[in-house]
Amino acid sequence: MTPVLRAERILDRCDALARCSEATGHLTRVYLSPELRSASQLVLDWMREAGMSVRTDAIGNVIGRYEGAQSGAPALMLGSHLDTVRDAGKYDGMLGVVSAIECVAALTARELRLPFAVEVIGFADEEGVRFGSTLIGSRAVAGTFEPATLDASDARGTTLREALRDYGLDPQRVGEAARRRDQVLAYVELHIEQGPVLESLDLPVGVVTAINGATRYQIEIEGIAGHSGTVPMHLRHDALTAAAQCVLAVEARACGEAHLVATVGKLETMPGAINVIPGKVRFTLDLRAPADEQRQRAARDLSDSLQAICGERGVALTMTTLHENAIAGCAPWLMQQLDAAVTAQGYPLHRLPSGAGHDGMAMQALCDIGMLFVRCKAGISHNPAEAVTLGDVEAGARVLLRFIENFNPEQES
Ligand code: HGY
Ligand code: MN
Ligand code: MN
Repeated sequence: MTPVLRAERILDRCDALARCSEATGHLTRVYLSPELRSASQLVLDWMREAGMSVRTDAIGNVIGRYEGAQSGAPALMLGSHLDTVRDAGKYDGMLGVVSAIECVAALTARELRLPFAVEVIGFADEEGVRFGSTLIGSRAVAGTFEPATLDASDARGTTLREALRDYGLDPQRVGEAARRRDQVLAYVELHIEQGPVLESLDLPVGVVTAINGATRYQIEIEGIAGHSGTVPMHLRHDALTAAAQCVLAVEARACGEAHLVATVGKLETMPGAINVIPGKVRFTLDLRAPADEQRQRAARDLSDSLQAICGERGVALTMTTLHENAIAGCAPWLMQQLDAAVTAQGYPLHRLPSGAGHDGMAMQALCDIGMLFVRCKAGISHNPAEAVTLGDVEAGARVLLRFIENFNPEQES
């Protein structure tokens, strides 16, 4: 069996990573920040201790490699991301990286060399909090990084190009993070479910079938700022009341259709004073669905209805697509091998789609992808209340290790 897997150590390490935050008392760790550097350093140390050779790639991802029976063999890639949302939980991303390291430590402890290499990757940007563009780390590895992203800037006006330099990386060499197809056998990620399904079924783990597609927009409404005491209500061009109506229209559209979800998660009002009619509002829209056609139809409808709302109110609307990801299907042969690992560990089998986005969305351009979900408390995520149990963490790590040990790239279909 697998006595060398230490679930307590996985949880301790998630706690240690949670201390790498821009503020004490809550967890926020964005791409190319000093906190990401500290977290990456911890991960590199743990990878080394687990018997891997380590490096940081050209976009800031950390990578550990455990050679197979023959050195230089193509790799099974495991991992997840090390960046977080604002005021995040401790497990979204980190659990996948730390569990994969624990599995490699178990291989090392048993001096078990496999017919392939195992690599663990901690992606430096998945959430896209800092530059608005998500999956920067995995896109670079998959070779789909858009050079135009280098000109994206953060809230302080620092461009990605500058931030890479400040971090000690060379923006001109980002292309070197890309891997060749013949170097990678598959990408498999363990992640908390971030939803309530496994808990409702009383299951510790589940095998993912596909990652839902997503489109994200930056929306700006331009009205006319004015004096809150002097401009009569019927003569106003209030950008915020228009935005409020748009937000409700977004909600209504998503409520009207099963499986479609739409979220306005960020809204800024300018100039933002108690006695000024808002002249400008910027907000984000995150639209997701399990079918690309459904998401695209909702996007078209929303663009039309938001334009109509703004037209009636005499304010101008611009909608910019920040990113668009089609649904990413998990490979049947990887699902089968994950199923086999779940069953071999004595857990009931359940397959489910992922409503949340993951690095696999980018990695599928490079190789086949698979995912294993671990139950989390009440399905809560992107929230400091994110929680997992020691038993479920152990179950996830055991299944992942079993999967690695029995991984058969020959079964690729
Ligand atoms: O937003 C997402 O789905 C993910 O957590 N990055
Ligand atoms: Mn997340
Ligand atoms: Mn995540």
